[in-house]
Amino acid sequence: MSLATVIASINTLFISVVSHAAGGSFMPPQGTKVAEKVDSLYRFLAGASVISCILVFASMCIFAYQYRRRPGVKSAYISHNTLAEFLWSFIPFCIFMVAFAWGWYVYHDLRTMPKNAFEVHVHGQKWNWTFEYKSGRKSAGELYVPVNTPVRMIMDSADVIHSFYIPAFRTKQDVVPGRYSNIWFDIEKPGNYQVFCAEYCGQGHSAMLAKIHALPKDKFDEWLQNDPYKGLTPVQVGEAVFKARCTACHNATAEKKVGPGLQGVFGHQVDLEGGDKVTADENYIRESILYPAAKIVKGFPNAMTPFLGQLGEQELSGVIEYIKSLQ
Ligand SMILES: [Cu+2]
Repeated sequence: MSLATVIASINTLFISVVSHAAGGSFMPPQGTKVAEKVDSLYRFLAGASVISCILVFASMCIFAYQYRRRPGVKSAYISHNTLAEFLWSFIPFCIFMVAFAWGWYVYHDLRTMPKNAFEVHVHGQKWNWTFEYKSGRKSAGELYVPVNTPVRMIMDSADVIHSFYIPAFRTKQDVVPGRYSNIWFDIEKPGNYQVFCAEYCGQGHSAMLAKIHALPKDKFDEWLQNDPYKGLTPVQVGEAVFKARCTACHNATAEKKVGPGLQGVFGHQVDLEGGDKVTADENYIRESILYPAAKIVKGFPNAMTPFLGQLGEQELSGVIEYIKSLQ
């Protein structure tokens, strides 16, 4: 029996044991071919660990019983056993080398960006993800991509280190201010996949989420050409932007989150840090979005990142109209 057959049998045994134990849903769904490869390697590592663990503990129990202390019996003096020592070093060495080569092969796949990939720019900012396509279309919190096409993300951060993590694709990459980082994937089936930020980036970190919508090629092309705000009123545009960009920190109700709740704010007096007061009009809200540090509301941290350059005029005035509508 070759080593590959042994590994394959261990693997199959382990898959069946684990999937029975977990009702078949032990791992997140697999969205890509690479995800299947990562899982196979993972199962090999887990299987090899479980088997080694059983061997070590079983031998320990057997030897403890076999050579227990008995009156009148004296153990033989054994200094070493060359064959045994060779085997317990060489067999684990082989297993480690298999894990190393296999890991290298899968990692190489994960990290080699395919040429001719469909490229999307990703911007991480406290606390949301935005996406920019070469057609000029932008989206926030929702990444639309075609299926059966290699897609490469070119990622940067506006503030701190974030990490773009898609469990279903078994891929994750830090998003670092001041440089670009990449990941790629090729999704097999249309569907929705969850994106997380996997690098703690402050108060709203756990709300830094995005959804990947994998569409068939023709549907995706149609989406890419569409004007996202076509036929919407300014308030509706604002609501869409608000849901995608603001809800990590602000509620559309009066209840506070990281920042103040925004219902009933417009037209009223706001107490600022330092004792000043200001009336919340269009200019105040515009300034608070573009230059949040200019006026800090009393009792809240100076935690918001500036949205200057992040929103188009239509989006900005939409958000202002939406906040006005929250009465
Ligand atoms: Cu983050």
